[in-house]
Amino acid sequence: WRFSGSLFLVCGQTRARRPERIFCTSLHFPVPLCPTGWSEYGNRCFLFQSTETDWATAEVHYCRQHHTDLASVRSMSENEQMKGLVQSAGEIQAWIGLYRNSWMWVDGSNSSFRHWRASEPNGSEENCATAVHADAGQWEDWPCSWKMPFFCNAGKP
Ligand SMILES: [Ca+2]
Repeated sequence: WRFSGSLFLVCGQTRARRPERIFCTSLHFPVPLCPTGWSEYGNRCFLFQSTETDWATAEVHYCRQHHTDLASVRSMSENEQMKGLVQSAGEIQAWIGLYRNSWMWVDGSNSSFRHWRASEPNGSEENCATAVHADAGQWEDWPCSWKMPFFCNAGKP
């Protein structure tokens, strides 16, 4: 599910003219980038899970079971797309793949995009990031043991 489509060449031969001509036409069948049920934005796949789960369980027992990680968020447009998914599910916020070890992305992304709410991150015992999509989609650090919906991602490393 990393390729974006398949191309078939259909060739024929015309006998109507001399010299005979071979003609080909291409048929392009787009194949979805993302698995069924995932959302695609800019060559990346996101899965929103409304099951309320603590951060580590979401990463280890859910996202990695699907060969992915909790989602990195690399731009405001991605954050906005994710906000739409959370709001349409009637949820308030969701774990993202950012955790405090100097705030790194669990999927290994080196993206420096951040969207912290003013005064966040602010908790010495709050080591996991959640995006609060009920309003502006800004991020807060929360205790990792709190349970809430989450995003996995896949696609571009
Ligand atoms: Ca906080």
